[in-house]
Amino acid sequence: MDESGEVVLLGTFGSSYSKRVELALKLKGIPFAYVEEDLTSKSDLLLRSNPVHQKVPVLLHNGRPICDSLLILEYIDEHWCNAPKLLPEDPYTRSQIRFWADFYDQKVKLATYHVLKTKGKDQDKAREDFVGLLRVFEEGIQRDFPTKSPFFNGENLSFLGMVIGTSACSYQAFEEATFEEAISKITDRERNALFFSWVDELKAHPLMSENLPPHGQLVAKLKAKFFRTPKV
Ligand SMILES: N[C@@H](CCC(=O)N[C@@H](CS)C(=O)NCC(=O)O)C(=O)O
Repeated sequence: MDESGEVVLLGTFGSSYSKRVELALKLKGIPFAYVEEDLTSKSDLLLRSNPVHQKVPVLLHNGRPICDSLLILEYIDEHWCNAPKLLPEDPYTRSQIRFWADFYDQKVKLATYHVLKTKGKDQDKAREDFVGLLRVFEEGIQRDFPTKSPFFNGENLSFLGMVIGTSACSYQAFEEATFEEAISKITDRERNALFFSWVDELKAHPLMSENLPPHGQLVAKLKAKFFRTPKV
C-alpha cells in the first residue's frame, strides 16, 4: 500500500462534482482507484458509503467514506497538506473562497437546470436569472479578489478553479445536448464576458483540458439524461 493509504473515488462519467475530486487527487499526485457508478442502479458500496444523499462523489480513504465534493476537496487539502494547496492559508480568504464555491453550486448550477427545464417566457426569465447570477458572481469575485485570481494558485488550479471549471467548461455540451439547434440557449458570452474569460483561462489549463470528459461522449450522455427539444 502506498503511503497515501488506500484511496478510492466513487464517481460517474460527466459529473462535474466527481471531476473536481479527480482533479484534486491528480494535482496532489495521490494514487487512487476510480469506480464508475451507474446512477440508475446504485451499488451497495455507494448506498452504504453515502446513505444520507446516495450521491457521487464519495471518497473512500482506507475504507472510510467522505461525502460531498466540496467537503472532499477540503479533506484532501487538509490530509495531504504539503502538496500544492487548493485553499489559501489565510482564514478570511479561505472563507471567501468557500462562500463563492457554495454560491456557484447552490445558485448558478441550479439556475442552469432551471433554464433546461422551462419553456417559452418562463425560459426567457430563467435565462435572465442565470445571466444575473453570473453578474453577481463576477462582481463578487472582482470585489473580494481585486489583485489575485482566486481560480489559480500560481501555476496550479485552485479549489475555486476546480469547482467552476469542471462545470462551466462543459456548458457548450449542455447546450448541444438539450436544444435542437447547437446555438447557445443557456449562456450569454457577451453579457457575462468576464465570467467566460475566466472559463477560457480554466479550459486552457492542462490539468483541466486533459481531464474534461470528451465533448461528444458528454453530449451523448446528457442527451440520454435530459432529452427534450424545447420550442421557444
Ligand atoms: N452536493 C453534492 C452533489 C452531488 C450530486 O448531485 N451528484 C449527482 C451526480 S452529478 C448524483 O449522484 N445524483 C444521484 C441522485 O441524485 O440520485 C456534491 O457536491 O457532491
